[in-house]
Amino acid sequence: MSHLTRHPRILFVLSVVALAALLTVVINPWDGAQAQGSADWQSVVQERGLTDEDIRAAVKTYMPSGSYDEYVMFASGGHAGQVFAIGLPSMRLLRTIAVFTPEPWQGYGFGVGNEVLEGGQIEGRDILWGDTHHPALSETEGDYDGEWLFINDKANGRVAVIDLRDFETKQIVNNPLYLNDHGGTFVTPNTEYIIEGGQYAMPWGGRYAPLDEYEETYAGMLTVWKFDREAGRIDPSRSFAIELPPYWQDLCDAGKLVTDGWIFCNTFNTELALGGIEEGNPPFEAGASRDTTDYMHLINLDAAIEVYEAGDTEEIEGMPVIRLETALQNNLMYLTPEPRSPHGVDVAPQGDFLVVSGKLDPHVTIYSFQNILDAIAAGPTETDQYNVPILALEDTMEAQVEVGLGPLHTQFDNQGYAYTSLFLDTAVARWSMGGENYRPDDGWALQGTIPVHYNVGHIATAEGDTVSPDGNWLVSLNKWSVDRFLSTGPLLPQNLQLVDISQPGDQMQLLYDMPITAGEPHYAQIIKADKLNTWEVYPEIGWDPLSQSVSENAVQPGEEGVERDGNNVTVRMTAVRSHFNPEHVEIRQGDHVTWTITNIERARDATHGFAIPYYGINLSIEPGETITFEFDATRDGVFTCYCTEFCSALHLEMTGYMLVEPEE
Ligand code: RUQ
Ligand code: CUA
Repeated sequence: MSHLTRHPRILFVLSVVALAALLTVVINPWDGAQAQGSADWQSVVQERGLTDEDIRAAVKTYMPSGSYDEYVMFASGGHAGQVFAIGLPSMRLLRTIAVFTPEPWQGYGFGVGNEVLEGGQIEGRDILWGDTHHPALSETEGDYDGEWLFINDKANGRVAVIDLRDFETKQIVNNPLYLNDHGGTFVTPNTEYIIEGGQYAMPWGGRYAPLDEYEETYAGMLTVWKFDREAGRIDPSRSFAIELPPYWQDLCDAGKLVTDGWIFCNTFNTELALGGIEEGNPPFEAGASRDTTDYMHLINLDAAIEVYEAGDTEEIEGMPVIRLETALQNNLMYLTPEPRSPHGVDVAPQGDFLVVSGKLDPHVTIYSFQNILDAIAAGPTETDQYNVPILALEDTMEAQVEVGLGPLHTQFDNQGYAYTSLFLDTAVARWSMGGENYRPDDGWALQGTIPVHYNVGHIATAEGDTVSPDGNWLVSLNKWSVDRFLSTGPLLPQNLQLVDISQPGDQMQLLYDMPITAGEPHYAQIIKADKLNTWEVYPEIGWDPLSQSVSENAVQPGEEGVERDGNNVTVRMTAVRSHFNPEHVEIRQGDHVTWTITNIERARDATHGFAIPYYGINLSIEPGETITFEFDATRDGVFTCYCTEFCSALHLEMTGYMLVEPEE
């Protein structure tokens, strides 16, 4: 007997309630909806207390379903070792790109991409994370061309290459000279070279040398990686490095137009502070910011390439290095003072000015390249302790603009304005560029600031570091979010804020807050979406994304099967909605297995996954793609293999058994 029939009163009450509910729906089907909120948007605005500004922000950023964003922002993923592709102005996250860190959704490091990750090994040791900092889009004549993306790993001194046809990482190169970097990646205006500047000075190769040998044994570096566009790879055999004084080189930028062929890097710790707070020494933060100026490095890249090509280098850790002495003999390098604790150096769109921010100076300092050339021609009269010639600040500087506290990084727009992030003021300043190519009538002057939330690092404007910035949008990459979102415990997201910069003067409007919860996005570049030429599916069935051609292992329908040659087993499999073929794979413990799966789908988005428990295999096989993975069948048993993407109504049936017979 059921519970309810033993309690007829409860049954009666329930029936009455059900009848009442039914009548309500029949009489007025909208009653339920009205309880949730108003039907017309004006009432929604009123109920939510939205201002005119809020409504403008909403309609500027709202993307109706199925319509596309105008820009794509590639943001570094900080110590998550990834890159994020984000649509603007909606700020929708479109894609995470696995770079230095294994990532199971893409199968990266779980059967796919293992070769790429192996390229990032340091002396045979797997390094399975990175601290991505500065993404750089490939350029043609100083403008983004939408073909490639590069990014550095600050933690381990590595550089990665991403192909923007499929948004996948194709190569990681390890810098043999250095275990960290920072001033990269930056491309030369036609992407012939990718620049990787160092950060914390160290002995070559990170070999041992005591700190009291710092001044003689430790070095700074700038590496010039040759990019082979045809091959889609960095060619280490045509790459070289330049030795710099053991200062801490920070950010760099490549020249463009009139400065094409030059590289600019700033530094901190020209004091050569050694830290050692535990021994009663001034900590690095005090020692490295003792002096009122540090030095910007002005490096003649074209001349350096000539020296490298003439073979005037020394091989260190397998890399040709232009030693500091050689660099000075060939006039490759000059210094000019820059204000206290400089951080960013950014080349203006016409290449004519360099903007530097000193973290502990409330100004941006603008240098004119013409002044620099004149000062070089006049002959520098001073050198630093490493004999690098110094060009006097009063000779190289063009202007200073007081922008606020803690200036870091500068970007540009199409109206002749520059934007500088202010870490301490937690704001972004807009200032006019007084040069004749920009806003000569306004002169070099602060136009206004907008608060951001909170502790901004980099900012990015649309195509804002190219020869033709687009303006319109600025994204502030904030380190702290504090009170902007619901609490998620002590660890909070970073906050990317979208700012409308389309209006002149001091008018800037904050439009949108985007929490991001993987690593700490450092820098981003924003490209017009129509410059990207992504593939909808891989061009042909059997495609190997690493070689970007049809794989010789590709499995065509009818070629499936399992073959044995001694202890070597080859599995050849196809995947199509909603089955794998074969579905039974019978092998023996101790076998070495080489397994290829080809996704023979041609429909867009018909991706199949493939997972084998215990053996750590999890693939993402996109339409047309072929993947080959290998493993040793060390454990006997029955292993269910299944598709990890919900690809069809019969996705749960897209499965198979791998039986591993025990060794006698
Ligand atoms: S930076 S800390 Cu680009 Cu401001 Cu690395
Ligand atoms: Cu294929 Cu699920």
